[in-house]
Amino acid sequence: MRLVPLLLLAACVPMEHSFLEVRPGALYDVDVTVEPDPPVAGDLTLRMFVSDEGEPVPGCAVGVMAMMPEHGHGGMNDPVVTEEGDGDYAIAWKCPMAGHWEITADLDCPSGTDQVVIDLHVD
Ligand SMILES: [Cu+2]
Repeated sequence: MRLVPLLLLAACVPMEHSFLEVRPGALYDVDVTVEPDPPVAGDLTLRMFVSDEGEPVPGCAVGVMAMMPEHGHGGMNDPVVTEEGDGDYAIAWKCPMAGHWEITADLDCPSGTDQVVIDLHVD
């Protein structure tokens, strides 16, 4: 009885990056990676690559807000965003606790504004 559901579950859960999911915005494609990988509480860096139909989108002002929706509190300290050129943006943040974080990134770019939400599961 128990073996079959476990096997089905294992088949449905991606083995890589199950801790990180990006809910896409309307205008841009945003790829996100996190360091360390998998993430642990403490110093984290989220790297975003912003593109539009394959073309990098530089020159965006990026505002980032971290929330723990299940706990009803914010990120305790402000993430620091650095533009690294060619559509790459680094978000440095000291994550204060393990659990499910919702990271909202507001992009104010020369070709328009967009918002992406990153679900981050921190060990
Ligand atoms: Cu919390």
